[in-house]
Amino acid sequence: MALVLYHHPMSRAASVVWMLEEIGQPYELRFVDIASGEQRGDDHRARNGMMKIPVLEDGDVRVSETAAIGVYLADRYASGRLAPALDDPDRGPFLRWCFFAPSVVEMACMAKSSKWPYSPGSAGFGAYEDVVATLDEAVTPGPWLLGDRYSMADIIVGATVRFMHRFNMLDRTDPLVAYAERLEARPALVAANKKNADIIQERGLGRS
Ligand SMILES: N[C@@H](CCC(=O)N[C@@H](CS)C(=O)NCC(=O)O)C(=O)O
Repeated sequence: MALVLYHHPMSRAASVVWMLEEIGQPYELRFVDIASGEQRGDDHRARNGMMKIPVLEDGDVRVSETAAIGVYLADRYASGRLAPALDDPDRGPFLRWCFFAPSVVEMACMAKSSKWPYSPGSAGFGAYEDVVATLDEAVTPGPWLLGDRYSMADIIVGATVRFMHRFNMLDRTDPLVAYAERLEARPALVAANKKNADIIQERGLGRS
């Protein structure tokens, strides 16, 4: 049975298409019209009480939260390839980066761009400058977060970096720009970009 992704091409769900292209399993995209508020209807609310996309369904299994979807897909369909096995020493850093993207990078970028008053010593995501420095160091020399080993952590962190760069919420440091360029060359990302762009065009999205 195909994996089902509740999707809109101009949302975080676009990154899950990249994940799906990387794992190489058949999948189906179901469009959720977030511009018209479809995500707040009863059908989608039953899938995710937060009324947000992406949501992935794999038979009886349902997963929301982009990073959780990534870890689920890697463990379930690409263990040893995109996810280090449970007893692999790379598993620790792998999990660290998968959690770092939503809980630290996203939050710090949001706090900085929204000028939230907060104390970095109390906030779990710390100081924005420390986050950028940590990311710079993590992708240098690279090429990937686990050194020579490309993993779902790169897709999760890379998707966050791309998203934040797109909205000018994260510094375009030389290491992060070079990392993003390496990611753009991944055939799975090229394929996902095309799929998302085709849907944008077919549905006439992004036009004012
Ligand atoms: N923490 C969630 C965030 C998901 C999210 O914010 N999705 C946005 C699109 S990028 C959405 O569904 N927005 C519609 C709404 O909030 O009404 C994740 O990482 O998946």
